[in-house]
Amino acid sequence: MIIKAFCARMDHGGCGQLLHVEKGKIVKIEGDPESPLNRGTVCAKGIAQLERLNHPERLRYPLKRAGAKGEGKWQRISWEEALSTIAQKIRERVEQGEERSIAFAQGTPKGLELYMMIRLANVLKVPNVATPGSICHMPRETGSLITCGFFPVPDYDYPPALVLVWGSNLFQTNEEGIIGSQLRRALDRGARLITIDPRKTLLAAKTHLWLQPRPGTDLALALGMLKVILDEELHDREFVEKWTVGFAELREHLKKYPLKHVSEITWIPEEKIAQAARLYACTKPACIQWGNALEHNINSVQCVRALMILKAVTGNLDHPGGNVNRASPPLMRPGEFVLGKSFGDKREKLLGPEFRLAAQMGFTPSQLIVKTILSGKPHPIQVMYLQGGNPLLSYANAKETFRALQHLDFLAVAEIFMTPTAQLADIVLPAATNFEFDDIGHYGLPHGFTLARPKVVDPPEECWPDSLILNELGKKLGHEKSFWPDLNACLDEVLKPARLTFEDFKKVGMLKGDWAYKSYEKKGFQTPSGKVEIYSSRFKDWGYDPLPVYRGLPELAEGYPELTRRYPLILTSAKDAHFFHSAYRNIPSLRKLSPDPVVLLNPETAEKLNIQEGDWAFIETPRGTIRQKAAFDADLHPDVVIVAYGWWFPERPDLELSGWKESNINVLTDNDPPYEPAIGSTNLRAIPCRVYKE
Ligand SMILES: Nc1nc2c(c(=O)[nH]1)N[C@H]1C(S)=C(S)[C@@H](COP(=O)(O)OP(=O)(O)OC[C@H]3O[C@@H](n4cnc5c(=O)[nH]c(N)nc54)[C@H](O)[C@@H]3O)O[C@H]1N2
Ligand SMILES: Nc1nc2c(c(=O)[nH]1)N[C@H]1C(S)=C(S)[C@@H](COP(=O)(O)OP(=O)(O)OC[C@H]3O[C@@H](n4cnc5c(=O)[nH]c(N)nc54)[C@H](O)[C@@H]3O)O[C@H]1N2
Ligand code: SF4
Ligand SMILES: [Mo]
Repeated sequence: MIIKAFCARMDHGGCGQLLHVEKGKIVKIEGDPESPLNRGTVCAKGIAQLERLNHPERLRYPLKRAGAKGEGKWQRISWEEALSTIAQKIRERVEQGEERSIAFAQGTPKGLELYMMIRLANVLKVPNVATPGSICHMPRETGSLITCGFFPVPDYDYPPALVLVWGSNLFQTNEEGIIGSQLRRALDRGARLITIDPRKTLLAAKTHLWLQPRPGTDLALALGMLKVILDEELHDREFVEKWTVGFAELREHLKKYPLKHVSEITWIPEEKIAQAARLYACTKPACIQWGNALEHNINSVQCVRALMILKAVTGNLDHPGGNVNRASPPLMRPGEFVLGKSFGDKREKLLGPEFRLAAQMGFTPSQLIVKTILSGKPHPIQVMYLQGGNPLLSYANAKETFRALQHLDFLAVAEIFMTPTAQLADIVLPAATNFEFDDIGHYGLPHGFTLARPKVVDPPEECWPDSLILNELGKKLGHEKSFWPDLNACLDEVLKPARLTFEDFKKVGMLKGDWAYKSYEKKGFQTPSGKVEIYSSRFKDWGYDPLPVYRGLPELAEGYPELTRRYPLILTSAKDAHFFHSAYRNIPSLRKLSPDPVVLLNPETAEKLNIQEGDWAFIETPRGTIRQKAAFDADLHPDVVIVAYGWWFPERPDLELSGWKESNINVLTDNDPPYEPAIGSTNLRAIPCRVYKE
């Protein structure tokens, strides 16, 4: 039997797949040629879902800690005992009016479960929901909403005549809702390509113009490009006059960014900046594919705003082949799903209410949770429920995160494998994963479509979907009215506005919104002025810079000369093509493709350091030291190193928490202020370091 479904939880998913099912087991996975995103392609991770499903190390039963924290001694318990224990820990706090001493946390969102978690938090009046939002996707979403009222998506199908790929490695990572093969098709149809990346990625190697910035300086580069476009009058006059506010202020503001200065900051020759600006402004239509790299520093939101302004002034916003507004399908709105109204005074209870964009999206920057657990200020946090995340590997400043998790009175973790973080838990819950339960994919993402992710096989032994765990926990805590008899009743309710049940949706597979170009012509832009806000009136009111101002990275500020003497190289990173963050190092076919954590160095730099290719090297920052294996990349700037991200060693139970700090890049990163002021991003890239032979 062949069943159509969608890949998920290997990246943000979306590729249509054909699952060959025999005797209740999936035996083969292929790309689905009829699926609009991938049209038949499938990557190694997509196929490796089979190994994930049947992995011998899958967690299969609820476990209770039987030794000291992290000692690795567990006792199997029933679901009833697990849920009652967690409910009891939560209930104790809620009954004493100490809801703020509870935190929910989730790693990167995977399906409906994040919304279920926020719903449970809201009905319990728990304000703390930690997510990676402030460094993943939310700067792009909220920065766009503030500027033009929607999240612009590259329109690869039109197709564009030029694609500007900025801090994105789309061929290997696939954006949330966009697949590398969509870009590949646009390139095959003749689109020109500019890439902006310190690394010569697979894309940069195909490119017409590759800009190699000093890591972390993208906002300065964007302002430099805007200056060229305005100075040379390459902008779309009609659109600017009719549909933007703040153009004159922008022109004045850009006087602070002469090209010579921008070139010094970014290390990119003036001529190349001008060339990129001209090529982008004069090739019509053009779209920008922006990536996560832009969100990993303290300029994140303003950098996004600068790129929004580039799209708008060149007349590419919501125009065919540019970056367009993709209306969502008619499902229950996420704000409604999470029962936001049941917790009206949430904002007053939040940690860091000054991060208004995070507050609006209902999440707390994760470093604030870590610091509050440790300091007990402004209130204690003692109980945490975590699902689908591995903070010891993914949060900035891993050692502080470790201390915080150790410090909790109670930690419950829902996982599919025994990660370093799960090893610190008091209770571990075995989660089901993709193909093992009915789910709605890409729910809440502003890409204009939603995917049915049907259950195809039974989960092993006692694994439960995350949403079901939360649903049952909600009922146990006395909120029966806010939860469902079973998960399908929930899915049916979400789908009700589309007049479908999940059974119907399964047959359709994908739901699209009502996509149309230039919708602003009918109803204006959804901003206070009804126009694209180059000058943001909201930011002005909230006390943020109304025009994007480039701020030197923390390392460039006080004490910089001393720091660079000790740490002369600049570290940045990229996701591994074969893993999802810290996950799946235990999947043999993927581990074969990326066997070791690899630090990339320019060969000249390596020679000076007496490091040969294949040597193990230490990488050190003021925060700590890790080891990775050296490989050479002659295209890399001699002062830049690319450090692998997400590494621990599931095969090494002899190391503390399976080697959480041996090669973990976040031992090197920092979570102290300054943060991005509107959403709280920390600086994960552009960090001074030194490298030496082991
Ligand atoms: N230095 C540095 N730090 C970073 C980044 C970086 O580039 N550099 N990237 C950041 C970004 S963009 C993000 S999004 C975050 C990601 O941060 P996390 O989401 O914390 O990272 P993952 O390693 O993906 O952890 C997810 C965990 O969920 C488990 N899992 C998989 N499927 C399921 C499931 O269905 N249910 C449950 N319960 N568990 C499941 C996996 O086994 C894995 O251990 O990290 C951020 N941290
Ligand atoms: N294989 C795989 N796919 C994934 C993930 C994964 O872990 N593995 N994670 C998923 C998630 S949650 C996310 S957020 C996305 C992220 O996917 P992407 O948006 O592609 O992000 P990254 O891979 O973190 O970085 C993209 C590129 O930025 C470059 N870069 C590094 N520093 C800088 C800089 O300062 N400026 C510029 N311009 N470029 C820089 C890197 O060399 C890299 O090529 O991927 C998703 N897909
Ligand atoms: S690109 Fe992503 S969604 Fe597509 S098969 Fe690979 S892992 Fe799955
Ligand atoms: Mo992410």
